[in-house]
Amino acid sequence: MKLYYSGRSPYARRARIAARLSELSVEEIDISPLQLEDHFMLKHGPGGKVPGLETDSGTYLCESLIITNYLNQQAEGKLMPSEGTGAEAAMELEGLGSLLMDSLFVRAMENRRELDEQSPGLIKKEAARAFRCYDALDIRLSGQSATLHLGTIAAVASLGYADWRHPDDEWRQGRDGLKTWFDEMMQNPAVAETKPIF
Ligand SMILES: N[C@@H](CCC(=O)N[C@@H](CS)C(=O)NCC(=O)O)C(=O)O
Repeated sequence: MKLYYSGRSPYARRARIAARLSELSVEEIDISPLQLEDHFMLKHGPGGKVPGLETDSGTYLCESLIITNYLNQQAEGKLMPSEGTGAEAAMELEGLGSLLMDSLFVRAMENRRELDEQSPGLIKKEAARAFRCYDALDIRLSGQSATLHLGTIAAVASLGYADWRHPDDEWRQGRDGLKTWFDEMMQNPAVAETKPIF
């Protein structure tokens, strides 16, 4: 399989960590920069976004959730707790991590627009959403072990993205449990090696 990514994409980071955890044969291909009019990803599909996964049969998959779930399927469920409350808690985290990532991404895009094109209302709304997500992650992850699965991968990639694009959020402030959990997660080679360089 071939996984197309750019090193700064938090969505691609999720897929990269999942691919490494799966121990499947996945070649990671850096296709940055993405800013070009006719960049590489457009040859693969209409979205032109990373991550993208070319399967061994030549099918091209887009969207991080589809890709990570496909990898889990191929790895016979290795990337998620199998059943019961552990599985539900992991799915809950995966949803929260996805929600946070989308919110942070939307706000980052808005912040990068010209000042007279920005919507202060949207920035405020997304900031409030992100803070609710930080609190929810703090409640769920404080005191938890740094176990890798699709839920914790989504959470750690989102918080790493917040460090880059929204340092003023200071998500560690008043969330000592989440900070400790994040620091432990960063000890995992798949997490550490995919940290975006900014
Ligand atoms: N919903 C998509 C979002 C992926 C996404 O927005 N990727 C960004 C990089 S972080 C991208 O490829 N942007 C290029 C573009 O917008 O042309 C997913 O979950 O994979």
